[in-house]
Amino acid sequence: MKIVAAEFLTSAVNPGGYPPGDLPEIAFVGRSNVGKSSLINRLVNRKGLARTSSTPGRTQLINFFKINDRFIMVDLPGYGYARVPEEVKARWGKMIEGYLKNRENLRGVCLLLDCRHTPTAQDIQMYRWLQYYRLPAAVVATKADKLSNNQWAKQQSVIKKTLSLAPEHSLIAFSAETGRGRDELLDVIKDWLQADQPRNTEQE
Ligand SMILES: Nc1nc2c(ncn2[C@@H]2O[C@H](COP(=O)(O)OP(=O)(O)O)[C@@H](O)[C@H]2O)c(=O)[nH]1
Ligand SMILES: [Mg+2]
Repeated sequence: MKIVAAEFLTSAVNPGGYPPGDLPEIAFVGRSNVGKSSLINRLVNRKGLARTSSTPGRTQLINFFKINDRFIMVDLPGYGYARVPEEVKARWGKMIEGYLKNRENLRGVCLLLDCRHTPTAQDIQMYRWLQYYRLPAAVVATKADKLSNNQWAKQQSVIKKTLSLAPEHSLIAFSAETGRGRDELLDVIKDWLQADQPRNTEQE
């Protein structure tokens, strides 16, 4: 898939602020500072589209970016940042869950993990949650430029084991620095968009 146009659409804290219309959406979720904004910038090859920060916990909004006038990339607020009050954490959790659970035009979710770390309890919980709601998903291991091939081979099995990764979910090594994994991830996203399966958001 070739990305020829990318523009910031809007930021939202609740469903009232989500962009109207029914373009399919692809969401990116993960711990604060895992590299979500950098990944989006690399996918569209535009450094300043999504704001990146070396200070974790900055993005407290859901950011929507329109791609090729065809679909929307959604940068969800990062979870797991320790230095915020419980009340704020609860609000973030609700924001993320509310979006993932109810957004009808959601077509796929990328769960981002730092390739160097063992997935945290929250990462595991998020992964289970995506499975529970049967959302098409992929696991993306970010900052892959920080590991040698050997180290990555080892980390790959740690991540697979810790998550009990299902065979239908790809694990993609990604680097916003080098562009590693970009084509592979864009292929996965293209498949989700082509499948265009309407979601059943009704509770069982
Ligand atoms: N070496 C390296 N650093 C990265 C990569 N992706 C992100 N970072 C750094 O990690 C920090 C957090 O990135 P950001 O995209 O803002 O994370 P977010 O909070 O998940 O949106 C920044 O200092 C980035 O420069 C990567 O692929 N390689
Ligand atoms: Mg960010």
